[in-house]
Amino acid sequence: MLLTPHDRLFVLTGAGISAESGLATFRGSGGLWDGHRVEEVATPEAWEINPALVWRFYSQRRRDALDARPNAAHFALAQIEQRLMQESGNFYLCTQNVDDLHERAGSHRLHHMHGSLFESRCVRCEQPFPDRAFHEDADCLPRCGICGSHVRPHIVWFGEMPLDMDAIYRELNLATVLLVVGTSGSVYPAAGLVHLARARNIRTVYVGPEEPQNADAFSEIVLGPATQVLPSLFS
Ligand code: BJW
Ligand code: ZN
Repeated sequence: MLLTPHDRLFVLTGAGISAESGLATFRGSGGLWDGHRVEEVATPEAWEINPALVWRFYSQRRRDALDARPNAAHFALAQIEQRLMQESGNFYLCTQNVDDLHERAGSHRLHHMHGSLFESRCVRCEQPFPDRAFHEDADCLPRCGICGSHVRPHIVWFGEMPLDMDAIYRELNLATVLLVVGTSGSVYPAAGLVHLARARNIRTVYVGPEEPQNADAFSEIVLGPATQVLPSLFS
């Protein structure tokens, strides 16, 4: 993919980019957690009914992410960011992932639209804070030190507003190329970004082993695992 000094790259990543680091994706084979679909544990309703189950799910996700290492695809995006930031500053990475593998690969201009695995927040005070603990004891779920209310994962669940959509739309408006990596294109508003990009006639490229659900909206699709495609995509 040739980028000129006038190009501005917007990258959107999904669970597929972390699959080769050993982290499970949400849909397809291996997409279940302890017999539950993601829709059953990643909703405000699930939290209301069974906060212990939700904390068990996210504690296991914290363990898995802590054990994982960034892969060649995460490093390739950090490298292109470094190059573009030196040349023009024309780079933005928006991830749906809540793991920290992009940061650990060296990405800086990064936004986690669905929240972060290693942050929690009080349901009342709402201020997120770093939290790497495992809350797996149903009789001892975390409480806010200030007001005593329940503490929940700082994660965007179905029916909740993704974080800082204004910044995402602003960055997409400035972009000349949208590169989407490893997402099934089934969860909105992330899946709709390609439609907004197409409406502006910007180049839209998808990378992953299979076509996403919103494949029709892409101008180019490169089929293959992210670790094989991304390292040579920008050379
Ligand atoms: C590889 C690979 C390799 C494998 N290399 N690739 C009807 C129509 C439109 C919208 C709605 C609707 N009904 C309800 C809605 C709204 C709802 C929604 O989209 N629901 C759908 C199920 C239909 N969305 C929401 O509720 C969102 N909020 C919202 O809409 O607010 C209102 C609003 C209005 C207007 C503007 C803005 C807002 C919130 C969505 C929250 C999503 N939360 C989750 C869980 C929390 C995070 C977590 O716990 O990790 O986020 S759900 C889950 O799905 C997670 C992911 O970030 C997200 C996307 O999944 P992703 O990344 O695409 O993973 P998979 O597993 O689906 O796909 C993996 C892909 O990787 C596959 O394609 C593989 O091929 C590929 N792959 N190996 C590259 N080696
Ligand atoms: Zn509080």
